[in-house]
Amino acid sequence: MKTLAFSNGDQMPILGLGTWKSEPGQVYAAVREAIRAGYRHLDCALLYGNEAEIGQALRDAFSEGDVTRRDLFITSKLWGNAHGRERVRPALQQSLKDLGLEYLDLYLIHWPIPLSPDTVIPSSPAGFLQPDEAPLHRTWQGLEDAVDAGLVRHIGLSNFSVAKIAALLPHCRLRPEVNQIELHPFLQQEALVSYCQAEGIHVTAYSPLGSSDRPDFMKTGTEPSLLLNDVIASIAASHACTPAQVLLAWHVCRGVSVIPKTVHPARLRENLAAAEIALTAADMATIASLDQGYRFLDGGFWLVDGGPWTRQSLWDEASPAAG
Ligand code: NDP
Ligand code: 1BO
Repeated sequence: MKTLAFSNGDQMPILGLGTWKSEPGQVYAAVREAIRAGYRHLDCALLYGNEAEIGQALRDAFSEGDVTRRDLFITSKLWGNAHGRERVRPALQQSLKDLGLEYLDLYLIHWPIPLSPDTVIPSSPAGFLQPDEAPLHRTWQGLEDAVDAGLVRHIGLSNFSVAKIAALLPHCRLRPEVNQIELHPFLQQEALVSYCQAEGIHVTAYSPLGSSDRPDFMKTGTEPSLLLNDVIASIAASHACTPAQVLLAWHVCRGVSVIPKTVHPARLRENLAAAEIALTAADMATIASLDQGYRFLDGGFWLVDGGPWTRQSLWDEASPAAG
């Protein structure tokens, strides 16, 4: 498996397993099966409500000799209700306790959106903190503290635009090493990917297959299908592989890590095998033409009447089609 290297020599396997919406009752088997199939990179988050069951799968994988801790690259994320330098540590400790780990390989600020402590998804303005109540650079200091304490090896961001990263960088004692963002042929974000790569920040692609199992309140009605797209299907036929594999191989060819979610053994193997598929320059050029600036996770759930966020302040884009 190809890896992305950090400046200290650590390596992040380029294809990992997403675990959002992998239900308790299913995620234990999915993680055990994924590790047996060869996955060495797991993407988790406190928000996903399944870290304790993932932790049980990890403990059993270690005790039964499938892998050692050092074989795995494990990410978790800080939700907005724990922004603020002093509040990072308790949230991180909760993830570590649930996952049964002494350290994470990577810890991310999940969204650049500070929330009040008792809020998960806000339904009114009271659910948000004002930016000056928990500035992002103070939260970042909490992640830096976690590196100093040996609780995480690398720290990064998620859902951060160029403007938000550029505003944060001057405050960083330790630079962000990853930005995890939505990416797929319908949302290629060339400018953001290029900026991150030029700044030495690895990019990880979420929702690479279109996230069709996300909750209804995060959907906006009719949406395009990546898996049923004719162009992707024709490239898949030319490589004797599946559309899902083309969608995943595209990131690997772009030097971007990718974390598809599945709980099904056959798909786990299908998705992992995609990391070995080499798309041609012609395939990449054809896929480039599919960009339409389309977000499956458009962040509409952050836009509360009277709240502090707008689509513009969330994504810092001039228009939905901006790169
Ligand atoms: P994905 O794009 O990975 O799509 C998941 C859906 O695709 C599921 O319905 C899954 O079904 C299905 N699927 C998986 N493999 C195949 C296949 N080979 N063929 C057909 N269908 C397939 O969506 P996610 O939104 O889950 O994104 C992936 C991961 O990224 C998340 O799980 C999470 O870890 C991370 N993420 C991070 C975010 C952030 O804000 N930082 C936001 C969103 C995601 P089934 O399970 O039944 O196989
Ligand atoms: C709000 C959805 C986050 C998934 O990572």
